[in-house]
Amino acid sequence: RPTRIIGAPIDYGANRRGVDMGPSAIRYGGLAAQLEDAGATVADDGDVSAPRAEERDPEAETPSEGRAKFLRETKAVCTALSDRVAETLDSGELPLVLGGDHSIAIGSVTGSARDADVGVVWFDAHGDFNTPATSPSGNVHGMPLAALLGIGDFAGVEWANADGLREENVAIVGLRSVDEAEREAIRESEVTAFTMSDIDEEGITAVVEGALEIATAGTDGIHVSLDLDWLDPREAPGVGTPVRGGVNYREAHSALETVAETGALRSLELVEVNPILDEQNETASLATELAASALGKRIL
Ligand code: DIR
Ligand code: MN
Ligand code: MN
Ligand code: MN
Repeated sequence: RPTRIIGAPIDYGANRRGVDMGPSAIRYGGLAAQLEDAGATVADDGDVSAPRAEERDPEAETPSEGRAKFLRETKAVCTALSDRVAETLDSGELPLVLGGDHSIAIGSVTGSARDADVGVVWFDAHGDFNTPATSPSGNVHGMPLAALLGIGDFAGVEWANADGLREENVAIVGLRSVDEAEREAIRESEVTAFTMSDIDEEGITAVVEGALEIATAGTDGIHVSLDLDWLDPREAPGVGTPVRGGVNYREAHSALETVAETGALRSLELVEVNPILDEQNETASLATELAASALGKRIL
């Protein structure tokens, strides 16, 4: 399957600087070679352009209720990214989006769901279900799932709400850090959350199969959003908001191999890689390996 790489080098949505270097770190970590090992033909579109955060007023565009830092810039980048993802799919290729912080998922998923019904598998330690009104941090990387589902006021919802996405087709996998208001919102929604406790009890394969069943039910394909903080910080130290107790190296590969087996993968993104907090670019390299597994790379 021809694959097109699209970088989204922004960290407006995160509380730590450095995730904007994610696309470079992931490319440098050997992405093209890994994908070729997976049998993919690879084209690289370069990065969507992103204004420098230092020159910006974080509160320039504010929703009527609450706080969402750099919302104006996030909206601009996500709108451009959404178009690039939709064009890539139109040309029969698989978009592989490199973040950047997780706010870019608003662009990736709206693009992927523009002309299709998609399901989403969200590998993450966090729920990313805050809104500007509930967020304790004001960081948009903690809000993309809510935005995509049309929950909350993001200075308008049109740009952020994914038309072809239903809550019933969204599965979060690996959840272990949830804010009070997020817990409530996730419970009230039709989204399915598989926590780390579920993985402890049922094993990674059963959980990921369950998530894929939800995401593929009645849809044209799935978007996989991989926040590297899904993994345990021992495996992936180079992330902005590490949380202990994540999946290990083999569980992560196994999960993405299971994704590949469905044959339903439509678009993929790797987010929250922060090379500044990393050792030897370990987290970015791991991200490239996991992308290869998702695209069908096998040991034998
Ligand atoms: C926290 C952290 N729940 C927030 N979220 C993160 O700021 O909303 N998401 N790190 O990936
Ligand atoms: Mn996230
Ligand atoms: Mn996270
Ligand atoms: Mn909707």
